This record gives sequence, C-alpha cells and structure tokens, in this order.
Amino acid sequence: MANPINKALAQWLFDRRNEGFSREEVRALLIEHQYVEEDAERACVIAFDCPPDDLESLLDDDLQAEAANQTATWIEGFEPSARIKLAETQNAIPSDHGDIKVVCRSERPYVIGLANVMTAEECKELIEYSRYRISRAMVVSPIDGSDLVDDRRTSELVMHSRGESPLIAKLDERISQLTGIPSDHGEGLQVMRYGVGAEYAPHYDYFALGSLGERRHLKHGQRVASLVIYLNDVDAGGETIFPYGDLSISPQTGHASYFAYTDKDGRCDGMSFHGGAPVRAGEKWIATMWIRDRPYVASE
Ligand SMILES: O=C(O)CCC(=O)C(=O)O
Repeated sequence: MANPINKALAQWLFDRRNEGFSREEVRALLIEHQYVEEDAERACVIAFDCPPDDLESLLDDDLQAEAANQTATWIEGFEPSARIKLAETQNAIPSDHGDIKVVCRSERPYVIGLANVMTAEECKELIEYSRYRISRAMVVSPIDGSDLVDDRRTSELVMHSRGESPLIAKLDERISQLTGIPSDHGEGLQVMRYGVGAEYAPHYDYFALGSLGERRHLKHGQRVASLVIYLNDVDAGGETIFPYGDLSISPQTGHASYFAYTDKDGRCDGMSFHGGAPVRAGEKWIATMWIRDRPYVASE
C-alpha cells in the first residue's frame, strides 16, 4: 500500500484548500517541493476529491496515534485472538466430511497448515461453479477505498455470497466449526485462479488505519484471520509465502493455510505479511475466506 499521508502534509493541504488554492497550484507546489508525481496526485485527490471529513480526520491526533500504534505492529508477546485452539493440542479436527488434519504450525507469523479441509470432489465442484464468473482481481485503493487494478495482484476472482449454493453454505459452516468464529464474520468465499506468472505480491490482509482508503473498510470491522484453501495441485510455484517468517506452503488439493493476525486488543501483527508466489507451471485455484472481528455486512 502507498505511504499514509502524515499529519503535517494533511495540515498543509487543509490550509491551501481553505486559502482557495486550485488543484493545479497545489500539485505544482508539491512537485516543486520534490514530491514524486504519484504522491502529489494522491495528495490532490485527498484534498479536492474526497469528502472534507477525510482530510480533517487526518488532523486528529488520537487517530494518528492509533494509526502509528497499529502500523508499528511488531507486537511484543503477540497473542492472536483468532487462534484455532484445537489445532494446537491435536493433529486431527473432526468435521462434517471426516477429520481435518494439522500438517504444520508456526507461532509467528501465526499460521496453521491443514489437510482435508475440502474433499477433491468439493474442490472440483467449486472450481466448475466459479470458472465462468471470474474476472480480474483488484486491491483496495489507499486513497478512497474503491477497487483498483494493480500489478501486484494478477489473479482472476469471483466473490461468492455467504451461503449462495448448497456447497458454499456447507463450507461456510465447516469453516466456522473449524475456526470457532461464527460464519457471519466471514466476508464470503472468494475463488481465485492464477495462470502462469500470476501472483499476489506480499501484503497485509488487515486494513491499515493510516490509509484513508483502507480505513473506510474498517466501519465494517477489522479483519482478524484468513483461510486460504487450495483447490488443485499446482505443477510448480504458487506457494503461499510469509517472507518475514521465512515460511512457504505449497498448494495441494483440499489443503489450506490459516493465519491470524490480531492480538487480543485488536492490534495487527506485521509478521503476517504474506503473498501468493508466481505460478511457474500449471494453474492455481484457491478459495479464500477473510474473517472479521464482528458480523460482516457487505459494503454499500
Ligand atoms: O494465493 C495465495 O496463496 C495467497 C492469497 C492471499 O494472499 C490472500 O487471499 O490474501
């Protein structure tokens, strides 16, 4: 994500706007003060295109302090609140279709590798259900929170609603049983396809308070955990990578990576930085569930 606009810049933009400076004048001044084009444009969007409250909120000391705290994020004594407790004490977790197996664990980043989260038949059915509905995946714009095409996420995607088909309803319930988190905290299952070369460059799944656009999504709750289910075997590449943990998990049909990234006070752990490595041969299909700290109602 782009760098947050700091308070000093927000104050400067606020003053110029109130003094009646035009967008072009502000942009020219920023360039004169060594801002790169992209940052100057971003600042102009915030000053002139976003609702006035957005710029004013950047001047709020409490919010800035909270943002700095949240984005500092290398948390001492990290204690994620969305742990799968059973996966820490046993190697098999009973489920509606048989046991889900624990294949690896990492404490920080907090990651649990799982097998048999879905059967091979379910994986196939979900791929076929999604195949003709996928389109280019997007990221959250740091400026206004809208969807943005970005080279860092080159997969194709379809977002399914909670319970929209019998299989999806079954999976929603299974995920809830597995994680211990009610299914209405899930954003809905999104199915993604990566062709050769496609990737999701390392990123955080939680929303940064310091980013105006991402902050808009927080009104529907913070993300606390992600479950990435692999729907097929990939010939080469396509691992889920955790660069700060020096950890990678290879996709295999029906397996999954679960990672949780908030402590009990809701602070987010930077160690959860992760991505989907480029697929080198074959294709990769996954189903991802992003889980919030409260019941999720789709945004307007
Ligand atoms: O493709 C992957 O393995 C990771 C997906 C991912 O990072 C996400 O859905 O947030």
